[in-house]
Amino acid sequence: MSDVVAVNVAQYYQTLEQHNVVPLWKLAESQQTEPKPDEVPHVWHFAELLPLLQQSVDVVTLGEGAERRVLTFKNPGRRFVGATHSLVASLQFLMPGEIAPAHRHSYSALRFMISGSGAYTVVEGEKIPMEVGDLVLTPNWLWHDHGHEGKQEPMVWLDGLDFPFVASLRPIFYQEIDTSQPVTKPENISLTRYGTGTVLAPKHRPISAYSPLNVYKWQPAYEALQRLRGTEQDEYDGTIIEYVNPVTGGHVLATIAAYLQLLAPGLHTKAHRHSSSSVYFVARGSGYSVINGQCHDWQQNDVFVVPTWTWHEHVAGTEEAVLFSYSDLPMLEPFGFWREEAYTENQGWQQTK
Ligand code: GTQ
Ligand code: FE2
Repeated sequence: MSDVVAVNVAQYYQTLEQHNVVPLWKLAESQQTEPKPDEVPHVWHFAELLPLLQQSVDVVTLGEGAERRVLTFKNPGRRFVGATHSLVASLQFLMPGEIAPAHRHSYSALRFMISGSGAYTVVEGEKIPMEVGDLVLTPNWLWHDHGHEGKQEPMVWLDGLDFPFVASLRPIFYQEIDTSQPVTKPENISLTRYGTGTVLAPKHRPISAYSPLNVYKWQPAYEALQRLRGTEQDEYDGTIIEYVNPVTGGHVLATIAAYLQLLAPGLHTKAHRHSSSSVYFVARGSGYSVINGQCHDWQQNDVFVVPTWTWHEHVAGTEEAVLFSYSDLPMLEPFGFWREEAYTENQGWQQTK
């Protein structure tokens, strides 16, 4: 063994590079013991974004340079679009008389109506009128187009998509046509069939990865919160309900879960963190959330994000607050990746406000 030549370390690392291998012991990732997301807590204020949506009418014409009039959120901690690493959030704006032509894609979307009236979405031949507070689903690979038959107000809504997740796995597929798709089914047929939840015709029991119900109306969801508020109080979320697939009881989409929660006036929830990330929309009221020890104020129609594994607690103002939210929990659950941790100390952060 006397002819062993000492390795030149610098040269060794250089040689590894030439062979397209990396020493695991040099990788920061191999030292990581818990998630450290690049994404940061952030609030997008509706009052600041609405004028920009309005101005976009002078900048692009639907059908000429834009298929959708959408401003999509980029988390300040990210290099690419996405409110979190897995979820997109956008504001969409549709003027009376406008058509956003039909397309379909392998990523899924949900929409939560913010303001206006007279707009509809057609999902796979089913026309769905959209009212403020409604949740509308466009699961993956279903044709969808939007239109506005109203006279005055533009329609504004929040779009939630699993685009960054799907893109990370690579199967991005997309098809489009120039026009609306033909309406081939009775209006709101999925609501007619599945909207009652507990009583379904026996032949209408499709088992699929996404809900067969394409619209969840505001009124029954809000009434459910009012019914439950006296008895159902989650220490982290106040009174919270999940929009579910009425056949399986599962999440609304294969990749995204959606919730509506009510925070009683002045309620201050306990803090926790979990391995799913969430986008919140303030449907009613105002308040603030303490996220990673910092106070983030929100008003009605604002959107804020809680990145993966980030401490958060919510505080309602003097009126009740209603938060719509969606989460990437279904992306984690099947693999056993979902974890939750309670904040055990009494937090000093409550004094930050
Ligand atoms: O309305 O079809 O915010 O395809 C992003 C992609 C909305 C839509 C978005 C989309 C849509
Ligand atoms: Fe779309």
